[in-house]
Amino acid sequence: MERTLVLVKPDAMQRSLAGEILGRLERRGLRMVGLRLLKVDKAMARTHYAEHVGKPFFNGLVNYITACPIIAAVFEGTNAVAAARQVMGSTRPTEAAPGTIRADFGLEVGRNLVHGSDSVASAKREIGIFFAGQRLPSWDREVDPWVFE
Ligand code: DAT
Ligand code: MG
Repeated sequence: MERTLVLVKPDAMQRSLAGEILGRLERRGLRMVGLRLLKVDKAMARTHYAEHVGKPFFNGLVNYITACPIIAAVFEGTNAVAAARQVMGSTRPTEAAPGTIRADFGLEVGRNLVHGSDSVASAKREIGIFFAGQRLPSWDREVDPWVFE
């Protein structure tokens, strides 16, 4: 069972697409095990996007991700890292497959609506940034949704 970090980025929040995005990941079969609404500060943004330091779009990326409150979520499931990125589509929305979040709702690479960890190691690092010190709940005792007692 894998875990991955998902961010609903500021453009998606401002366009009221948070429910749509989380819903698509849920309906794929991924399980939500962590959920936060927060405003990312510059230091946190630079840590999260450390692999992109020095690239021409880095400052723009930091300004974008810190622009307004966002949702950080942890999703769990079989191949969760790849599955979440498949639901999101390619980094550039105009290269993403139809039916993916980025293709269905975006055009600009700098406004591509969502983040998904790119490996299990990245997921571990990123979950540590966004859910530091938090114990994520488990789904080990589920209720039967059709029994009322
Ligand atoms: P992804 O988010 O698909 O993992 P990435 O890690 O390569 O993509 O880049 C992180 C984010 O940076 C990406 O979602 C959007 C932005 N970005 C990447 N390449 C860019 C570019 N050439 N111009 C502007 N923004 C870019
Ligand atoms: Mg990435």
